[in-house]
Amino acid sequence: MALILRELKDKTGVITLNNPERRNALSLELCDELRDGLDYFRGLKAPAVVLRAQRDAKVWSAGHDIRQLPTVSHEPLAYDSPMEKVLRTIQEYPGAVIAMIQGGVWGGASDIVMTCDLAVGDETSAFAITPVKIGLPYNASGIVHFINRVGLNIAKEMFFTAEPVKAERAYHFGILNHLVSSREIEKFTMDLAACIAANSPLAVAVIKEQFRLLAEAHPLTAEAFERIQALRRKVYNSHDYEEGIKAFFEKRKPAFKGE
Ligand code: YXS
Repeated sequence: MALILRELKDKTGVITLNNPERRNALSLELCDELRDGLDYFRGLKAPAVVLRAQRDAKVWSAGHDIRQLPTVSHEPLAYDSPMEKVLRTIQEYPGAVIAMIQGGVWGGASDIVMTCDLAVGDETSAFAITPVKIGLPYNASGIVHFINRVGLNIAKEMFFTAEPVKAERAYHFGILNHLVSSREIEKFTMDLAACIAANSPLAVAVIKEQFRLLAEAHPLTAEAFERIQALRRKVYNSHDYEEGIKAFFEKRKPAFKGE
């Protein structure tokens, strides 16, 4: 069964996450199909792509497939891991990638939404980033995505609490560009995509790339880079990371020790 459905509607590409049994968890396989979908629409020169789950989904995506997270002592979000490649493919897509959100968005899936150019949600949408629930250090590029979208204090609250930010607050903090009812979200999002598609695709693509280069421009000394790597290694080498994953599968609360 295809983990991703794709359809060209007028000039807009529509990519649908299609693994509800696994709550659209971002498995390595689903991420690869998602990137293929974006590359397919890039080949068709679609000026806009809508990224969605099945209609009225209770869970848009449960985030990284925890079963496939690397074991302790291995980099959990490596630069060339499928989820990280999806994030960069969205950023490099030469057109608007619009997330259409119904249901809960968890972990790395929230990073995908923060990386999309625009996000439209309905009243059931909610967003959580959850590395602290499993003792995972996240990564610098992902943290920058959140800072750029919601600002430092809201990003810290999201990362430290791992609690979902519900639709109204998500709209208030700018995670969502638009909050519309579940009845109108499909038409609203497609109309938004059509509005962008009617403009100069070259100008949109070049302005999008300027946004990326400017928004990602965070000067970092070599020493700061090495400190980040050392700090992250401490976490993903830790008992807590191992315990966090184990607890998820044993469906129990983790017993973190801070080491
Ligand atoms: O028990 P079975 O075999 O039926 O499988 C269950 C869940 O184990 C499975 N599933 C997942 N499998 C792998 N990775 C996941 N992220 C994941 N989430 C769920 O799907 C089957 C149905 O799940 P169930 O019964 O819990 O469904 P539900 O409708 O009651 O609850 C839906 C959720 C999403 C609220 C619940 O499944 C949940 O809390 N999932 C974990 C959400 C989460 O913490 N995601 C973060 C993943 S780690 C990540 O994205 C980053 C690396 S980070 O940690 O840095 O944010």
